[in-house]
Amino acid sequence: MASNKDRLSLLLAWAVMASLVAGSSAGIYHIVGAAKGWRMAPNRTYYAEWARTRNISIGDKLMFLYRSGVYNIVEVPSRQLFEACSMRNITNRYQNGPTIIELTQPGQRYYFCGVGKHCEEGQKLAINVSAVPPPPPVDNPTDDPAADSAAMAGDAASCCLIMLLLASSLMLLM
Ligand SMILES: [Cu+2]
Repeated sequence: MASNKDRLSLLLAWAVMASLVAGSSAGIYHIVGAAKGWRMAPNRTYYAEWARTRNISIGDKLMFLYRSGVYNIVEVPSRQLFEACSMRNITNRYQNGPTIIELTQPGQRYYFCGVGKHCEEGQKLAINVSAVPPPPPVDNPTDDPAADSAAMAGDAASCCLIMLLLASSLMLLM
């Protein structure tokens, strides 16, 4: 078992690498489950509610934050398999958290945790990847200029780095 310090160093290295990769391509990172990460859901609709609040499109990335060995991710090709938490026909499997999945195709994607009864308890995520990203917000000159510049501050890479560092910190709490 690695010490917390070792784990932190690894996560930081990972975050830096991921941010470099992020800086080189478009797309938004979505931290699945926000602050909860990917774990036993607090209720059965937690991940469905999270997904409803997101606009997810081609080129975006799903970031699943979880502990290897405790949770995993399986992908199934149909809503039926997803609803049934059935691993009869898995198209992808990930078990070394954190996992970043780049979304390269439009349409529905179905993920759940294949450990124990976690899926039945709500650790499952269905998303719809849209073909076209939503238009950026219109820059209205009558808006509060301070808010605008805050929103625009920093290049994408440094934004990403900060977000990933926060995500890494969350991992340590899980
Ligand atoms: Cu699980």
